[in-house]
Amino acid sequence: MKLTFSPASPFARKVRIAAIELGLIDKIEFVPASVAPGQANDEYSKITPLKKLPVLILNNGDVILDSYVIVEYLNEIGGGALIPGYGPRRWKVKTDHSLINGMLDSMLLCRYEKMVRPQGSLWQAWHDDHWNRAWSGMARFENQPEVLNGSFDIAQIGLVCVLGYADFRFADCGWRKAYPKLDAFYQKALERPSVKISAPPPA
Ligand SMILES: N[C@@H](CCC(=O)N[C@@H](CS)C(=O)NCC(=O)O)C(=O)O
Repeated sequence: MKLTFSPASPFARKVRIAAIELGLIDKIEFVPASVAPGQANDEYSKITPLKKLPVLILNNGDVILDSYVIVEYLNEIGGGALIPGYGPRRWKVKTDHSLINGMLDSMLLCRYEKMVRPQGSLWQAWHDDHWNRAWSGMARFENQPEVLNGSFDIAQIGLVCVLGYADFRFADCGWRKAYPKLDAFYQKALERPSVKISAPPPA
């Protein structure tokens, strides 16, 4: 299998952590990919018209996207427990993950608004609205001990990716001070080789 990948992508990090946890990492070839809004990439568009990474390309050529569906696939073939199979816990974990992925989307939009949008056309209110979504999402998880102290599932993996991305792209945002329980959670998660090795490169 091939995974389109960038070490800076929190979505790709999620898949990498899941693959390591499931013992599938050696079955995946990481293919460096570079995508950005406003830039044509005809070759990548053939893989996915959305032009987003990560994408998993199976050995038979089938393509799986997006990051959640890739983890779901890996969890299935790896016989894992990253996503509970049934019952109320399944829907709680999936919903937590949806919230977390939305936070990542908003953080990425903030990054694009500041870094990619042409000079002079920044929409500050839109940027701040998206930042507040991510920030309020962190507040929600700060107050959810059952998530922070639960098992290392897709929700915890996603949260790891949010916090690592906050360190990487928003180093001055002050999340550690504002959310000490999230800080403790991330410090503990970093003891896992999958989390440590996948941490984003220095900005
Ligand atoms: N919902 C997607 C989001 C993936 C995503 O936004 N990836 C970013 C890289 S971190 C991307 O490809 N951005 C390129 C673009 O938006 O043009 C997922 O979970 O995989």
